[in-house]
Amino acid sequence: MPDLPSFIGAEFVETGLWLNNINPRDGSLIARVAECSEAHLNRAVRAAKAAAQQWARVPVTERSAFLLALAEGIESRFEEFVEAESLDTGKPIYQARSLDVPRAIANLKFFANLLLTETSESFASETRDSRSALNYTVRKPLGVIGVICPWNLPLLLLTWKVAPALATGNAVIIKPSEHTPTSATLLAQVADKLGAPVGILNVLHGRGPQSVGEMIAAHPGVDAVTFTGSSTTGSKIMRAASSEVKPLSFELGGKNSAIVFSSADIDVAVAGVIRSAFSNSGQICLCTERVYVQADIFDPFLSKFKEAVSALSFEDSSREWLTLGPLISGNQRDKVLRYFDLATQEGAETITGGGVPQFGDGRDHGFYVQPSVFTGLPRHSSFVREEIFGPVCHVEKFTTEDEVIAASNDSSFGLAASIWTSDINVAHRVAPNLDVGMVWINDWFQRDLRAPFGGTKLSGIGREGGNHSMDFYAPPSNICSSIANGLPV
Ligand code: NAD
Ligand code: 6OD
Repeated sequence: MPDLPSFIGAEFVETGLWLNNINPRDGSLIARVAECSEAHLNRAVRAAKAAAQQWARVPVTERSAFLLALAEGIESRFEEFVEAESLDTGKPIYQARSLDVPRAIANLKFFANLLLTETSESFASETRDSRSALNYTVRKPLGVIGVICPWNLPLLLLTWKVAPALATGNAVIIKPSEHTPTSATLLAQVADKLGAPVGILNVLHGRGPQSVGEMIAAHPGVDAVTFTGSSTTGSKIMRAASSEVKPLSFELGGKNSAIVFSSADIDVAVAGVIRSAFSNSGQICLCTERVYVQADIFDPFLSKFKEAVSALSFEDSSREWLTLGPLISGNQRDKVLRYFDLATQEGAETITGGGVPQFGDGRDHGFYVQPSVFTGLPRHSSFVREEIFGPVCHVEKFTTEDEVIAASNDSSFGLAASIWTSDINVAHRVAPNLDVGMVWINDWFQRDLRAPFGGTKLSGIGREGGNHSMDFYAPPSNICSSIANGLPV
């Protein structure tokens, strides 16, 4: 069993405090992880501060080349990253191979290239009292960025933040989730092998509350925090960061809706909603947990949906996205099972699932739950309002567009929604009225890295993606240079 060190100022550090990394497939021990203390964080901040000052002055071509080299370093150890991601999270290996690791590589390459094509804004201006000027903007990196990551798509979400942060001249202090420490450690090895400038990329392992996560949020030497995780943790990080008024970028939880109109192709909608609700065992912030189906197709939809969900299997390599792994931990499994009980207590009808599968092998010690579908609950029930984060959804009937817009918006979250219809007028009447950051029409989780990504309400603060990321990690400052006697037009 390997020990996983932290990586501070270009040194791999065994801190002497160990956390256990547990295999979600059978509850066995994968590795011990070196947990950092405040002293380790202080050391990382000193290294990162010094590095950031130098790194911000490195020409963009060199920063871009470094990101490309990181991407190539992952590519050269592709299967090792895939296996690590699958082992830590329990996700089927082909999902790590087709989504997580390729997207991590794409994130690094995308921001490496964006950096080279970006130009700053400039314009001539004239005031009402006839003073004129040339205005232009320069980007200024924020300095040391705390990157606090979740466990569901560990390397994908880490690189989604680290790539633009490094591209724009910052240094990063990464805290991976305590459940999924390995791919971040492998990334540190890649950076180390490349001879990365000392201190620009640090990986500090540890937990959140009263541990290194909370310390990063509060540390006066950490200039900004970018966080992906639950809304509850987001609000704690906000509190910890408040005395320094740090810039924050938050991608938080969701209670996402899928809206199926009678104009939809039912088979396409069934397949799409299944992918949106059960991918990664429902552990993607964008996953659907509320399905609204128009009344005249409700019964045929539910019947086909039930049949298809009941046929989902566990880790069947022939079925790629239509197959499930375990949940991340015993706690997460127990939380999801409590919601199954709650659904019944609140009066739901169970369409399929609602328990744990029996395998008759070591997986019975793992953290699996059945893919589950419920119906019949009122909109105010906790099951319909709270984020569950497992392979489960509630299906409800609606009649009119206005009714379903109101139902979908009746949520304290506002991350994503999907609309299933073959009527473009319906699609474009409804989509802009949904109070969420992202709407997919006849699709789900199709990503162009230039698009703004983020949520409203409890689902987050700010937008990342393309220039939105650049604006967070290196906000533009305006320089206004007076020109005597006006500018030539
Ligand atoms: P989490 O909030 O429990 O933990 C996320 C990270 O925050 C971990 O590294 C954890 O150690 C750290 N942390 C926990 N408490 C902290 C504290 N008080 N101060 C500082 N750091 C702390 O989230 P999770 O369970 O890892 O992930 C699941 C949640 O993340 C779900 O709610 C999901 O919707 C959300 N999520 C959102 C997005 C998005 O893009 N909107 C993406 C992935 C996950
Ligand atoms: O695709 C992305 O860029 C992104 N941030 C996805 C988040 C998924 C949440 O679990």
